[in-house]
Amino acid sequence: MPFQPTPADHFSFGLWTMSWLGRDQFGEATRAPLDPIVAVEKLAELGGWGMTFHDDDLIPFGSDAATRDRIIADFRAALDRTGIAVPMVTTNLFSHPVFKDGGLTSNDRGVRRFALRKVLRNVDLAADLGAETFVMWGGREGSEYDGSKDLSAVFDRYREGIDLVAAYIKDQGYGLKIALEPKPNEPRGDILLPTVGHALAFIATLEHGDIVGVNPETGHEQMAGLNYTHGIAQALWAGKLFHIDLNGQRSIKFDQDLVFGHGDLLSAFFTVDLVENGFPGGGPRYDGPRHFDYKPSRTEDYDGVWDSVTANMRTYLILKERALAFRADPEVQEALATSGVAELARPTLADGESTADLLADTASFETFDADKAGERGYAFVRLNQLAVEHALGAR
Ligand code: ASC
Ligand code: MN
Ligand code: MN
Ligand code: MN
Repeated sequence: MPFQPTPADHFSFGLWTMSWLGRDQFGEATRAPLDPIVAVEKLAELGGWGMTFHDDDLIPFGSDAATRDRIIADFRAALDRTGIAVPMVTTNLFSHPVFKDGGLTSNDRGVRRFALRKVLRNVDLAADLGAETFVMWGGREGSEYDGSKDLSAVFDRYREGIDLVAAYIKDQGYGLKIALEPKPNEPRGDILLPTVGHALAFIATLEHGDIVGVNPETGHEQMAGLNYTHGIAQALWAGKLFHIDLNGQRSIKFDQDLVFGHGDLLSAFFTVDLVENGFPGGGPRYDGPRHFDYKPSRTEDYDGVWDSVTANMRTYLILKERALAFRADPEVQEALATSGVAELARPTLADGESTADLLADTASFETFDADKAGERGYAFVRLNQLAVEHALGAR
């Protein structure tokens, strides 16, 4: 069957995605709990490669040490049996009431110390399971009321926390990297580090920022009205795209966590194009997991849950085929040339040319015909129509 996912595709899923019971702000759960072992087995059967999890998805909050050890042993046995990898682990610092004002940035110092201990314990587990990435989504790090936070100290504490975790990873000799996940709001009214750009600026202030990057989620950027493909492109360009959370979102509203491609389909096409084909002129490539962080809609029973797991992977594979065809089409290559896309890779100054040389170059200003240059048609619409036709399978 075409578009059949295999482990070679490196598709990973959060345990919390397929295990989401459909409980929301207005309604009770619509599905019965899912055994994590069954989730691992089912993912393997469907052609998945990796399972990621928050500590509490696997080990209920407050479990005693013996229970925790037994759950981890059973989970590890299922991984060995199925060949499913654990490429990423993350910590839940948002569900328990203790975190209602945040974990690393709670006003309560005792809560901050507890949050750090919970993270460090989970870093040990992540390393033990062979994960490469440690995601930190600060969903509760934020506020509803601006007067409730010292908005300078809050960044000091956030930096202190992330630097402490990064230093611990280095001290222990773990091969882990941290990926911060931005989100503009929900569950807090306003979340700190709301976008990829905010996170990159914050990382630049860290002492151990060399092992800290970002994990952008499609819908989170789109909730802020931003362009996801641009967001991951800038992170990639900065050497900071450590992980991605793919899903779907239909415009600026609550976090929908739809199946990848079930939101803005053309944006999903260009996301896959960037991940699979790289930048047109070369440059850094993303070679990490193709990770899905979505929620099966609460209208679905378990048949619908498994259909939705498959839907993410199939949509990705279809868009991958379409993106490869787009780049290989001679008509597209001609259209790219007409639009001057490759021209942008050429430095604006010549090799060795100084600012003084530029100032002395009358052709660049004094005799430059701005009106004529302003008449140039870039033919971007024709180029985009070719993308649309490839995405729709019409070419
Ligand atoms: C994460 C992550 C999110 C949230 C959310 C929890 O770790 O990447 O987007 O937690 O999925 O429901
Ligand atoms: Mn989301
Ligand atoms: Mn996410
Ligand atoms: Mn999410």
